[in-house]
Order: sequence, then C-alpha cells, then structure tokens
Amino acid sequence: MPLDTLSDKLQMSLRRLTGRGKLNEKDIDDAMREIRVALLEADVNYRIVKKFIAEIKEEALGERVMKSLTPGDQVIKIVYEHLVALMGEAAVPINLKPGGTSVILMCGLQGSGKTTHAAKLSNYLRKNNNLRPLLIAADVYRPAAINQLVQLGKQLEVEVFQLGTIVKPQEIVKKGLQYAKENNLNLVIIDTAGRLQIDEALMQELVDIKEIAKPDEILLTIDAMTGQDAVNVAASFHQQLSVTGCLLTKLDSDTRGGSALSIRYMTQIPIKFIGVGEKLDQIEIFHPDRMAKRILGMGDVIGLIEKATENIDEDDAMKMAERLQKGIFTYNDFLDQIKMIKKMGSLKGLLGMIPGMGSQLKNLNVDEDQFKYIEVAISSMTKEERKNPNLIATSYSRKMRIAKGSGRPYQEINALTKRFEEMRKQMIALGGMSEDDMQRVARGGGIPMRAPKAKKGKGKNKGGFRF
Ligand SMILES: Nc1nc2c(ncn2[C@@H]2O[C@H](COP(=O)(O)OP(=O)(O)O)[C@@H](O)[C@H]2O)c(=O)[nH]1
Ligand SMILES: [Mg+2]
Repeated sequence: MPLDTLSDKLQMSLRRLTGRGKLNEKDIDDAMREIRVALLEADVNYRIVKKFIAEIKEEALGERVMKSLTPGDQVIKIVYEHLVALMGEAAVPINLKPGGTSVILMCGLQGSGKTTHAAKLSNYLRKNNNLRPLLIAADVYRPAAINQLVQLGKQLEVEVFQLGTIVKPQEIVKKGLQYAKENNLNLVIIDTAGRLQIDEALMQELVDIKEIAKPDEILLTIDAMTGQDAVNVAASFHQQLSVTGCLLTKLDSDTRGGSALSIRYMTQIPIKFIGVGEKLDQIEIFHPDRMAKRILGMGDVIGLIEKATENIDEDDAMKMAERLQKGIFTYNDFLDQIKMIKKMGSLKGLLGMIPGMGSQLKNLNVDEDQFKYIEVAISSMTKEERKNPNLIATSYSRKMRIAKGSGRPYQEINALTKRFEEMRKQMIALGGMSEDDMQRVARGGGIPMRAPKAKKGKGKNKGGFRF
C-alpha cells in the first residue's frame, strides 16, 4: 500500500475527532499538532506544513465547525479541501498539438523512471488519444538503456528510433523527428539520459534537445521515494528547462508521499501523471482530489461527509437534536428523519459508503420500499396520533384503523409501532446523553438508561412524550 505512513498517521489524528459532539480549542490544537508531525515525518516541506496548519486551524476554529452537529467530520473535510488545494485543485491535462505532431521530452534523474514511463505514455496516448507513437532513444551513455527502450517498444508494438551509442543525442533527435514525419507518426516521445545528480553537461544536452525538438510537453519524472530532495531536483530542472509537467513515479512503493504535496506548491509545476507499478499499463492521470482521499485513506468517508453537507439542512438537523434532548420523538420526527435519509440518496448507497460496510452489504438486502410503507402508514395516522405516539402504542382499534387506511396488513402496522417505540427509547437516550456518555458508548459501553435532562422552566411538552 502506498503512502501508508502519512495516511495512517493522519487518519489516527483525525479519527479521534470523528463522531464527537463538541470540540474545544484544545481538541483542535491536539489534532493540529499530530497532523503537523505526520506531515513532517512524511517529508512534506516544513514551510508548507507551517502554512497548511495555520490555515486549517483558523478554519477549524471558525463557525462552520463550531456550529456544526458533526464538528470532527467538518475538520476532516477542511483538511481534505486544503490537501486538494495544495496539490493544484484539478487535474492538468497533457499538452498535445492537435492536428500536428506532438512531442514529449522526458527528463529526470537516473532511475527515476524516464524510460519506463516514455513507454507507458506511448501506449496510454495511443489508446486514449488515438495517436501514432514513436519512441526516440536519446540516452546514449549506456547501451543497456537503448536496449531497455527497444524491449519495451517490442512489448507494446510501438516503434523505437535508435542510432546506437555513437551518434550524439541532438543528432538522434533531429533524425528521429524526421523519421516520424516520413512515417506519419504523430506522437514523438524522447527518452533522455539521466545522472545521479544534476549535472551541467547533461542540462546543456537537454537544453539543446529542447531547442531542436520544440516539445509540447517537457515531463519531469520524479521518484516519489526521493523525499525532501524531490523539490530541489524539480526546481533545478525547472529553472533550466521550464518543465511543463511532472510525472511522479513509484507511488506503488513504500513511499512517504510527501513529495506529492510539496512539488506543486513549491515549484508550481503541475503533476500530470503518476506511475503506480512496473507494468506498462500502470500509469494514471493525477487527480488532486483522489490523491487527497488516498492520503487521508478516507475516500468513502469524505464522499459521505460531502453528500451529507450538500443535502442536509444543518438547521433542521439541529432542531431535531434539540427535540431529542428534550425527550421528544414523534411520528412526525420519524417522518422527517426518513426524508433526510432519502435526500442523501439510497439507503444502500449510503451504507455502502461507510468504511468496512461495503463488502458486507453484498449479502444484505435493503428494502427501500420499507420507507414508502412507513410513510403511507404514518400518513394514515391522525394529527394527534402523530404528535403523541402513546395513543397508538396500546390501541388495537387505532392500529386496525391505520392498517385499513393505508392498505397494509395489521401485523405490519403493529410491528411498525413496536419498532418505533424501541427506536424512540434509543433516540431519546442518545439525545439526552452527555459528552461522557457519548464517549462511553463510543468505547463500546451501552447506552446509559436514565431520563434525559429536563429543561428548566419549560413545563410540559406539547404533544411529545417525555420519559
Ligand atoms: N514499482 C515501480 N517501479 C518503477 C516505476 N517506474 C519505474 N520503475 C522501475 O524503476 C527502475 C528505473 O526505471 P527506468 O525507467 O529505467 O528509469 P530511468 O533511469 O529514469 O530511465 C526500473 O527498474 C523500473 O522498472 C513505478 O511506477 N513503480
Ligand atoms: Mg532510462
């Protein structure tokens, strides 16, 4: 699993916040400290970390979180949004020359994945952009390098242009471009030599090749395992060549992943592709949002939080919580809840987003029609009954009347009222819980069985029922 360290650490610090009813400044401070350490340990540049934490903290202490019913979730969402912004918000497409011959120049340190990704890209763009590729072998310093490209080309059935190791790379590129023209190939990818370190002679060679080939895209391959140094490497290549995109390789390896966060922010070079394995189809477009979800290891949770915040009116939810705290839960409230769940999409879809539930759901048959029946049954109740469930709970004649009115069998209505009563007890117990109770439940303890706090001076509830 890639990015393990960072994602584990972030998850740990954020998980403590989820499901919490209220957060105070100390909770936020603690979480920020842990996030800070996790980012630094993952080799994210300290300047970024500092700015990142300052921004998240400010937002986390803001109204959006403090007034929210689910403050922990809101903090996670803020961290997520800032991660996405840090990595450039949206995917940046590769530059191609429509109607002409597109030229891509690969550059990067030795072993960073230039040759492998030149081949991967030729295949990817042939498939997805309908281009006819030619690979040019311009790494003449090691015979093995040319061989490697030739082999990869064979596997993919992509033509490789090579003139051995004697001709200068500049010359090979000129001839290769000519060859592409003559053979009606409209995508040229130039594989170049790398050094272990940035090197003047090598840079000059790349500058020459850039001059000759006028590439539409200069792709810098960076090994994601490089750590802090990735930014320096990217910056020096950028300074000499004005790199147009970055290809982050080996994200499948045991990398700490910090480079993905630092490169875009520190150098402004957009990450365009990622390499996620040695196989030739293991290349993907870089999507900042997907990467952020991957780093947080909470893709599904983020989706759920986004969906919930999109569709649920916090005021409505707050009113509901207040009613529960007063010990009120009526059939009207039940109906409101069903409406909320429906707004969030299907129940099955919703459950499927909860981590760990996905696989279990395959065997579970959620009957979405149940909601319809419940709604029909409730609409057959009188106004009084809806407000005061006790009227129905023990009355055979009322249940019978509701059964007839809704066209459902008596047994179903009877079962519904029983389930409702159980649910009501639980809801009210939860609604009246203190922070300590909540944490006890979260640790696996039961729901404390005691009456909820009575609100002073409010007198009797109108309609609702109080334990
Ligand atoms: N696991 C993994 N290995 C990669 C990836 N990209 C390249 N490699 C390996 O890294 C090594 C160096 O890659 P190469 O393309 O020769 O780097 P170059 O020196 O920049 O041309 C090779 O053994 C590749 O198989 C990747 O995304 N994932
Ligand atoms: Mg190579």
